[in-house]
Amino acid sequence: MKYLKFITLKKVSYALQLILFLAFSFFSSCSNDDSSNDNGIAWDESIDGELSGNMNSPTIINLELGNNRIIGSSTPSPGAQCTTFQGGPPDPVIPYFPNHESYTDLFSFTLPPNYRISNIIVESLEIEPIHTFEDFPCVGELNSQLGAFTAINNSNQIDWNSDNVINFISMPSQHPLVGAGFAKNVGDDLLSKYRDDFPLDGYEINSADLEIKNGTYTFWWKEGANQANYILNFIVEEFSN
Ligand SMILES: [Ca+2]
Ligand SMILES: [Ca+2]
Repeated sequence: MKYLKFITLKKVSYALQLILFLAFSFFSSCSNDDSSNDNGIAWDESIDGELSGNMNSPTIINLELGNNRIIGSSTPSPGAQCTTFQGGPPDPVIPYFPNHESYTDLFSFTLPPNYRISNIIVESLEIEPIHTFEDFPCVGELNSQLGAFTAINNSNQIDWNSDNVINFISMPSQHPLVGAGFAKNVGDDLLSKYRDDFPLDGYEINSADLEIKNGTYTFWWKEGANQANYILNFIVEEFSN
């Protein structure tokens, strides 16, 4: 009897192992056929590499229906200045961050005619001051800063550079921006900011009827003063015309 029980237990144990094995194989095959972002992550810099800091040559990213999280970070470069230019403000009140290659992240994506971005959600944002108010009064105290500059255009590149202060404060002209806004808080929707007024005077970029659909776009992250770790979710939905 004892022997019989042992056999039965052993059989049960084999059966359990078989079930577990089959279940595991099933789930493995589900996750293994993922070609890019079944887990909702379109780009993770710690795995996929640093996003381009070259304005002429953004990283190309494939966005899919649903969640497309971009997990990245940016690091300020040395050489920050509070400055001005000939004909500019009399006092050095302009924050100028050269060497943008280190603190910008650029990527391009292409949407088919029936896909559009519904939201661009700031899901995570960690900021650590590097070029601080104490050293560079023109950047302002962290709490009073507008946040990380972000923008988008309807092209595969953005004409801008940080070679001198004039270029730094100039907006792209050959490949103009269609939306710009600051990432400040978790939960911000950047697309909705791109449809609101831009918070600084003198920039005619945003429009309430902006649609990001049907074409190639470049997204631009620029945070020159602070170390930033971010997760942005570019949510893609299908629509019918
Ligand atoms: Ca980066
Ligand atoms: Ca970069």
